[in-house]
Amino acid sequence: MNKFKSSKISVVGLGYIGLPTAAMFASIGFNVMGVDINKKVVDTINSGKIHIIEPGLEELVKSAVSDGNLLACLEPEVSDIFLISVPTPLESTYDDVPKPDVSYIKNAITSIAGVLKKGDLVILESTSPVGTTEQISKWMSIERPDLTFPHYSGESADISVAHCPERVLPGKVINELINNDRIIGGLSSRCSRRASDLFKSFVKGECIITNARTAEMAKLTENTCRDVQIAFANELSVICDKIEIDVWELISIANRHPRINILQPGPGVGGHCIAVDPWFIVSQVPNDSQLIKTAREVNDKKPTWVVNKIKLAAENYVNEHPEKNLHDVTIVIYGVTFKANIDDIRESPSLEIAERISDEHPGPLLIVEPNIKELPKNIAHKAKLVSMKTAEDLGDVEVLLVDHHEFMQQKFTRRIASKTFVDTRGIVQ
Ligand code: SAJ
Repeated sequence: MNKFKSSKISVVGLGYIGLPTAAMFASIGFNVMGVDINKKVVDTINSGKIHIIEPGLEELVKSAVSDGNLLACLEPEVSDIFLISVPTPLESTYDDVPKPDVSYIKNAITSIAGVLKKGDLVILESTSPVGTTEQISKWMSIERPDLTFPHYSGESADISVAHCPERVLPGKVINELINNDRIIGGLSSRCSRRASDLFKSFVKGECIITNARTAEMAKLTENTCRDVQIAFANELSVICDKIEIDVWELISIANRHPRINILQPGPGVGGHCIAVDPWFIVSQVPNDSQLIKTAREVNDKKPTWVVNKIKLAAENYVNEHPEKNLHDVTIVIYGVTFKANIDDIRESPSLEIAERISDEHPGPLLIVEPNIKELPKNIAHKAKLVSMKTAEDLGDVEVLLVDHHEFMQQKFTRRIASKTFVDTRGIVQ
């Protein structure tokens, strides 16, 4: 029996990471309190349901709630372990380099500080700029001068603090929570040991111990590495388009080299991690992060390139049908989520492209998106969500933005060879 099992865990922030983590600990017998400032989220979870889509999560939450091991509430209560899993978005700023907004972390820390007691373990899970774990220890010490903290008391501190970033892939969260290796970065060896013992209760991967700063940087490095690699693929796709080479054939040939593994080009990089985290590094060390910054810019510019391709395809259609003008051209967009086979449209480059086409194209816009039931408000009055069949019947220009499995099975034969089909994912051969 894990020595922590009698402990009470509070998970602050019940989003895409906090909720699966809370449900996982509850499912193996911990007494878990899920804390969220959103009453609707709290009520939904307490009724055994979930507010996000993630395979396997609803069943896990339902049984944890009905077993009495998971309860959601609005304010933290006295616990033994606190897991902070709140968002770290970018600040809305007009600067050329966006900066991380750690105010949700600060608020979460302020909310738990009042209920902390000697012996508690505080774990920061949120992706954070380097130095944040030490910063939360400092914030807590200001709120609670009666307790000692590891940033100045080291091994003997009353409170243990560690950073244990998540690395799970949306759509495979439950599996990856259990099977991925977990980074454990304590502010002291004791902090790391305690956090590692906790995660070993359900993690089958290795718990890799390091210091807090390295753990913070490791998480940022992983997502930045992927962003830079995708930027290379996106840049190649633009170059190949100019010199009339099929970039997907090119990549598949180059990848036959034993040491080459080029990623896939797309309409841009979306989601709330890969398109965000590299800025945490760039904003902290701007003069030495040239490659990372340029990669971000390459990926951010790709939607504009796609918009221009779609406009060109619409003009091609008019050239092929001289009796028509742009007002008569129906554009169909296949997919608006940020990647394949999920329902998440946050930070989606495909949605950005759809929005821009809905603003800039004078004719009808149809959208096929099997994973959502209605279009977001800002586009709903300018575009129509339709079935695959309607799109095929009515579309003059077709634009493939997301490689959902429904689209992979589609033949798209009608306009395939014409100049009115824009395939950003290379699925149409
Ligand atoms: N994309 C491409 N080409 C590719 C791969 C991805 O254009 O070859 C695009 C996708 O379409 C999408 C974006 O990149 O728009 C990001 O998708 P993703 O599948 O690469 O990653 P995420 O954002 O779903 O999850 C990432 C993962 N990080 C890494 O793979 C290094 C995940 O493990 C992290 O836990 C997650 O970020 C996070 O929460 O930080």
